[in-house]
Amino acid sequence: MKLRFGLFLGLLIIITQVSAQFAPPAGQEGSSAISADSSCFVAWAISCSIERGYVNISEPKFEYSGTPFASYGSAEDAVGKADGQVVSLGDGGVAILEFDPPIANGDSWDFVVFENALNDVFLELAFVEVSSDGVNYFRFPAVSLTQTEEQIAGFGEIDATKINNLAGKYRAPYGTPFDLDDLEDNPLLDKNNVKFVKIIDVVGSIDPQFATYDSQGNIVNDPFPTPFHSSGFDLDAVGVINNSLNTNISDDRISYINIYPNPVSNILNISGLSSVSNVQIFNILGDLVLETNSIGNNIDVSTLLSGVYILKITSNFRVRQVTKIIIENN
Ligand SMILES: [Ca+2]
Ligand SMILES: [Ca+2]
Repeated sequence: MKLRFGLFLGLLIIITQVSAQFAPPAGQEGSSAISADSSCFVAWAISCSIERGYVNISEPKFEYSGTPFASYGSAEDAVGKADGQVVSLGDGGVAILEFDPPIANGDSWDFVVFENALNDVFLELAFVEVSSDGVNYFRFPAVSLTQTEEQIAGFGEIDATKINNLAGKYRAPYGTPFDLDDLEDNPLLDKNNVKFVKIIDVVGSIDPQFATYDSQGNIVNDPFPTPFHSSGFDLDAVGVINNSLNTNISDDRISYINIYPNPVSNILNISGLSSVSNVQIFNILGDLVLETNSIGNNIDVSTLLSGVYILKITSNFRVRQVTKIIIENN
C-alpha cells in the first residue's frame, strides 16, 4: 500500500512537472504576477516611441478604421504607472521605452511589463529586449511550449504555465516580471545601466511566412489574426523594481578614482581610471557643456565659466562616478 502510494505520488509529481513548466496565473501558488499597485515599484517609463504593426500581417491591404496598422491608443499611454490605458502594437509592432534613472540588476525581478489581458487565458504576448546604449538590444530567452499544430484563434486561449520570459503572461492589473540575470553577459550590455526596454509583438501566426520563434526554435502561437484597431500586444506600462538609485552597484574600481583639485581652475586631474572612459561635464541646468574620451589624467576646463558643474565618468557603459565640481576660472 505504501509502495503504491509512493508510486502514485511519484507519478503525480512527474505529471505536475510536465504539465506546469512555468509560473501559473495571477493569484495561484507559485505565480510571479505582480500587481500594478505593489509597493515594489520605484519608477516607470519616462518616454515611449511606437512603430505600429499591421492589424493583420497576412493581409497587409486590409484596413480597420481607415488604416492597415493598429491605431488604438498612443505612445503616451505606455508612459508612467500602469493605469489600464494602453497602446496597441499590431502584428510585429514595436515599442521602445526609456528609463531615467536606468534600470539596474538588483535581487530577483528588475522590471515588470503590463498588458491589458481581461482574464487568465486570453493572452497576447510580446518579446522583451533591453539596451544600455539604445543601439545594441538583448532579448530575454523567451519560451513558448504552446502546441504549434493548430492556430490559436483571435479570441483563443493560452496556458500561462507554458509561457516564460514573454510579456503578456498575466491578466490586468498584474504584470509579467523580468530578471536581468536571465540574460547572458555581454560586453555591450551593462545590466546596471539599462536605459531602454523594447517590446515586440510576437505576431502569433503559426504560418512560417509570418511566424516568430522563441529561444528554443518553437513557433510562438498566440491569438491570430486580430484584425482590429487594437490588434496585437496592448502595452499599458513598464514598472521598475531595481534602478541605479536603489541598487548597490558593487564596483571596487570606483574607490580608486580620484578627481582633483576641487574647486578647480583650468586643468582637472582624474586618476585611477584603468580603461578608456567617457567624461562628461553638465551645467546645473543639465546641459552637456564638455565631453571627452580619455584614459584618466588631465581635462582642460579652462573654457568653462566659473560655477557649479556635474562631472560624470562612464566606462564600459557603466557610470563609474558622478561628482559635483566647482570651477573657478577667471
Ligand atoms: Ca535581477
Ligand atoms: Ca498605461
